[in-house]
Amino acid sequence: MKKKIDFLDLGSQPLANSYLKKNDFNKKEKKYRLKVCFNKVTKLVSIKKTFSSKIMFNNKYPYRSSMSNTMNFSFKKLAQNIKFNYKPKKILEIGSNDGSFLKNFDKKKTIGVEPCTNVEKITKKLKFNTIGKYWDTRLAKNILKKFNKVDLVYSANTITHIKNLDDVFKAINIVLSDNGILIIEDPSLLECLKRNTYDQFYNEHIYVFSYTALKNILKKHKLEIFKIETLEVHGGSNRYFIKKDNNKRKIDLSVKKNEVLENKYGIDKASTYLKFSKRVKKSKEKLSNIFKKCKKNNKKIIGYGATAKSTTILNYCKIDNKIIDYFVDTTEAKQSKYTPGTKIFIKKYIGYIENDVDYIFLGAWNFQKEILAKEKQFIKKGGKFIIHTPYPKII
Ligand code: JHZ
Repeated sequence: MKKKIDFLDLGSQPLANSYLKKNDFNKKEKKYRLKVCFNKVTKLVSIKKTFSSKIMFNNKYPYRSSMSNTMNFSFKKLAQNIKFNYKPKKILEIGSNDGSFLKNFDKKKTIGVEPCTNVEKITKKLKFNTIGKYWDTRLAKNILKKFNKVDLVYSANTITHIKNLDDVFKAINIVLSDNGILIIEDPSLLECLKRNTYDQFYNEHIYVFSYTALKNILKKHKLEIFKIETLEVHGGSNRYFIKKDNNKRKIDLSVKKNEVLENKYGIDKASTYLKFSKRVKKSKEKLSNIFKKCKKNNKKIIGYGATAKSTTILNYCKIDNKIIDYFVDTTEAKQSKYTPGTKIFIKKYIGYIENDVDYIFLGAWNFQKEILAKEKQFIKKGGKFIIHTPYPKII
């Protein structure tokens, strides 16, 4: 029996966060075939072709997690919950980015690990204890020597970006105290399938976790999920609360609830993924037709939020600078650059949408609520948004 099946082919893609400068246009862009597979034994969903961490996460990394109020609020709320319920003496964050989570804690109590040193610099400047290295067992041993054990490890949207998951959890076990807690959050595979958000697949997202697959990996490392919170952030995420398996902490009902939901949906069955793949093809057709129709009627379309996710959509659906005039984005590191593959210019967000814009393609659809609330003026003037989830439509 073949262990892995390829269920989705998202075509030729550039690296999702490799925004281009004008003088990059005459260089050949790095491209790869984005295929997604399902492992029938481990139930893990992963992309087929992977790149080294050094290529993806380095001192030119553009993403800043503090760029949305939604995420800042989510981190703040979690920090309050951690302080109240677990009272940790030492917290380690893997993938601390620009410190949007760590900022909620006392500097003396935290250690951040962030290999993208351009971003790590931001928290370092604020005098947070951050280490500009990749998370692995070697680093964990050094941290243990220098700081001793920690009683809370947190990681948001990072573990799924590291290929060697066995090493990730081995390293966590090195630094985590016996009564310690590991909290990880990532987009939920179940939500991705339900909402047809195929753009959760790109080179950085080596895996999209289901509870079912994560539980299997953790078991190998004597770790156990004791609670799951479902979050709306990043298009539907799961926050897993994990303990060492010999710790007697009570298993919350939310664990069983998630297991039942995933089983009911058929998360462990190959046929579920083949059905998803068919829906993705239909989604591409529908989205392309919406754009074609708008262009036929001479409408001006711009993009909002040049996300890593939208790199997948734009390149898969072949939506380029002939269709979208420009993107607006609040991230300085993306401004005055061009979207990977499709070469759409990214402008600085000036606080409002220019008058001649008819439609906005919501690249940052995961912040729909926050963005629509901000763009009341545009909506009032009759402006509309194009969104691809759960199915392509104009809102
Ligand atoms: P956002 C990144 O993905 C990469 P992306 C990474 N691989 C990952 O897993 C997730 O983050 C967590 C802009 N914006 O968060 C800011 C506005 O311009 O969906 C960002 O560039 N105005 C680590 O890139 C982008 O949109 C706004 O009002 O898919 C959002 O990117 C808001 C709210 C955002 O992540």
